[in-house]
Amino acid sequence: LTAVTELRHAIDRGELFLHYQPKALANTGAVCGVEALARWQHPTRGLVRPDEFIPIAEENGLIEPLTRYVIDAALRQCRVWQDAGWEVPVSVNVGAACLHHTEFPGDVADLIKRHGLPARLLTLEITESAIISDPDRAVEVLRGLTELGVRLSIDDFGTGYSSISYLRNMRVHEMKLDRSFVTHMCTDAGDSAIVHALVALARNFGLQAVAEGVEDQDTWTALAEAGCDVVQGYFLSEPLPAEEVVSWLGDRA
Ligand code: G
Ligand code: G
Ligand code: NA
Ligand code: MN
Repeated sequence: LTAVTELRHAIDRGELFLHYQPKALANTGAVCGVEALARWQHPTRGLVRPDEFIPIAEENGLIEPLTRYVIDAALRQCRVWQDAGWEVPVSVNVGAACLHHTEFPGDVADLIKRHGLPARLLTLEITESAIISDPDRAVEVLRGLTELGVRLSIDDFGTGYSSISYLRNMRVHEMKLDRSFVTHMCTDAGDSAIVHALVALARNFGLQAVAEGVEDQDTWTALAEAGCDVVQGYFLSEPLPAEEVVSWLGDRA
């Protein structure tokens, strides 16, 4: 079987599952959500990382069914946590091609309705390159998503080719500072300058600033001092299996 066929089968047979990485408010340490990260339990190859299979999905027309699958699984889990007394907002990474399909907001609306959750508990993380490759179409799809009440986040902000002008006319809620700037900001003056500039940019647009790749206390402290709202990274927690999230939350409460 080719990798593409195997991945299609994996989506159909439910061989993909999610890990969840917690995020916390920078000032108080209160947990404010989790990011869902896809994993593939391959029948013979074992655990396959998303760096391997997301590009295959993107290049072969599988990213939309994969994204629907991930949103469905994340909302089902969110509902389980809610029923157990924990309100845990979930973020899902959305493949670029989804922003070029006008049916996508309707698909998301169906999934939210099916799980009986408020739309505000779902954040969709999108990349700048997905917007820039077809801005007109992306604006239309993002407007549809905004009207549902889901939150929108720009992932990996500041990497690759970007054009911040879209921030003027798109209603996004959150900016994720890429970990390539964050992780070494305490020892690299250039990284620190970029992080401070991006936090200021987020502030000026009224966006929540989320830093990923926070690996130590000094970085967390520096981010809080810079005015960054939310931190995520190995220092708080690595991505966890769903069943470990509640005990992790309980230990911190
Ligand atoms: O979990 P990990 O750090 O290995 O993720 C590697 C990359 O795969 C990250 O860039 C992450 O955004 C991406 N990724 C993980 N899960 C998903 C997913 O469900 N959909 C998409 N489109 N990308 C994902
Ligand atoms: O592109 P995206 O932001 O979705 O990437 C998420 C990926 O980053 C996941 O694969 C996750 O395992 C990884 N990750 C999460 N926290 C850290 C961290 O503190 N340091 C590093 N190096 N990677 C991290
Ligand atoms: Na992400
Ligand atoms: Mn990222």
